[in-house]
Amino acid sequence: MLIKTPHKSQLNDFDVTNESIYQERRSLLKQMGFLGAGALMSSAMTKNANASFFGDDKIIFKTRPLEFSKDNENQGLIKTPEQKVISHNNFYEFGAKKNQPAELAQNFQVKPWQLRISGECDKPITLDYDDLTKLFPLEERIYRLRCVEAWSMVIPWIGFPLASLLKRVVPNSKAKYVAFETLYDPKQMPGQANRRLGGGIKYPYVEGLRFDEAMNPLTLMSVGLYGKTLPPQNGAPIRLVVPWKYGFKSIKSIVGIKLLERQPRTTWQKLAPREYGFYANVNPKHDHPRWSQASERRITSGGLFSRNRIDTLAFNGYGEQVADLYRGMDLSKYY
Ligand SMILES: Nc1nc2c(c(=O)[nH]1)N[C@H]1C(S)=C(S)[C@@H](COP(=O)(O)O)O[C@H]1N2
Ligand SMILES: [Mo]
Repeated sequence: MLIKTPHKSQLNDFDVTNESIYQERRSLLKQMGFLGAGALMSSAMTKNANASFFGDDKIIFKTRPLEFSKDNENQGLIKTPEQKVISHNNFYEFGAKKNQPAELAQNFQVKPWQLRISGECDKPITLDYDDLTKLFPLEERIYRLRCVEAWSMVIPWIGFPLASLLKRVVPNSKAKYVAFETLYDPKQMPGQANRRLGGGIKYPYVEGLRFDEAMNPLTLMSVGLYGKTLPPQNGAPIRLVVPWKYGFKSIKSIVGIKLLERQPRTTWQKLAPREYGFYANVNPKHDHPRWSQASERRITSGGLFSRNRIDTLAFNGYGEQVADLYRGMDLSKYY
């Protein structure tokens, strides 16, 4: 995502290209015999207990298989290959470039983990690591993910509805909004320790939803993708997925969820309020001040020069399920 800091690159197709070039360079070096499995390991990876390295130049994480019921509605969507889903990421806590999270999150420790749900409710709770995958039945949901930078993917998430979790804490009548917070741990998250690496964001990363948005059945707490627990770069051990909103709403590695009476400020809104709003619903008719939102580049299995420009859909194609939430609102004002 684009912030106006001197070091920052434009984030559009450029970054996608960057990543492809990066991948290409690695395989080229390998062909030339410069890179053996050993040479490919960065120092961070050598120390790593979570990842192992295979000869085919692919990073395989020790993600654990999950038991889940299948998404029956969206099996027809063409999924973005797993290798792209786990190597082209936005997770500024581990660096603002697309390839950095997959590399710099290798040592991220998700055990022990605590997720506290509190605020305007009768029964606040704290969940431990094991609760995240055991407390609620898991389902697979194949969703489109549309980044505000105008690229998109189709990802088979595993998770449970946020509504299940919120019902559990028994919200009271003052619960009008839900605020989310990512882990703050500069020792583990180099982007939090280094302003430049972390894209100039003030951490912890925070997000928010209106209570009815949070309770919508599409809103997912995700603990996995492609049938396994989340790799660190995708927001392990638990992240939000709100498929009709720009990707930045889908906050990763969550440690706090709080029910509130007032609308909370959010990370991107604080950084550039003219560019990123609280709602951030995917809207092809409301351009970003510096680029069009009318179309997007779908990341598929296509090669470096494949053209995958497609029209962006209102509410990212989920209007039937969510448009009612915004009835009577001026969506160019509440962007
Ligand atoms: N904590 C945190 N959550 C985050 C981000 C981030 O930088 N930090 N980036 C967001 C953005 S801009 C996008 S597009 C999605 C990307 O999710 P993915 O890497 O799993 O595809 O995560 C979102 N959640
Ligand atoms: Mo994004």
